[in-house]
Amino acid sequence: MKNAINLLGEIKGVIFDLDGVLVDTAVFHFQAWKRLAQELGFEFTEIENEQLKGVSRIASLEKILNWAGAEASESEKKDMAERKNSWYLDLVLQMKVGEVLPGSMELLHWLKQKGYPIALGSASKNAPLILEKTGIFSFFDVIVDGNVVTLSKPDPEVFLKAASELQLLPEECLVFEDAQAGVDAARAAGMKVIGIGSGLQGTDLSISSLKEVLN
Ligand code: B16
Ligand code: MG
Repeated sequence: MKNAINLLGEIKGVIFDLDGVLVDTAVFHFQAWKRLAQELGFEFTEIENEQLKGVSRIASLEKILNWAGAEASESEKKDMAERKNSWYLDLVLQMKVGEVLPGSMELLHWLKQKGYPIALGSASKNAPLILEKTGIFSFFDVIVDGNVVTLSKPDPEVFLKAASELQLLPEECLVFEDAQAGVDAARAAGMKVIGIGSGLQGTDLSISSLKEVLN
């Protein structure tokens, strides 16, 4: 099995997913979705939350409505998604510079120093705000997020756009992802992928955190 540094040696650019890879915003998504689910009379647990990782806001809402057996008009859905997002933002706005997952800062510095171009490939529409709040915005040469993609992961669009903006071929890119939908998207894009966390299928390498990359 290859290690992370070997994989990096074969590539020309790195694409990071955001939530679950660089920052721990999944816990904020969980709290906000749980609050909405409670209004719908649905018990939302970590098990359902796991299935929303990497999934866009509106697709996440559709899943919750489905689990709750609830129906909603388009305008009700819009209202629910906006309310969930405002609760989520209340938590994001409290984030501090350096509030990133272990190993993130060291790896970003190392990649910059080695001259690797760095892109973000995230489903989140709040990605720029999160990058600003945590103080890592300036590391990114390219940002492709939920504001510019039309197709959710596992569609490869987000990563193909990132590679194209980095002016690299897909096979020259390495993706860091924590969600199965994201790993599938990276593979569909023809990229190498390092999975963060356990239970991910189809990765080139799986590690438990970014701390393992340089160690
Ligand atoms: P927003 P990622 C994803 O981020 C999250 O994993 C997912 O839970 C969330 O629903 C999605 O972003 C959309 O986020 O509501 O902020 O637009 O993992 O692709 O960085
Ligand atoms: Mg993620």
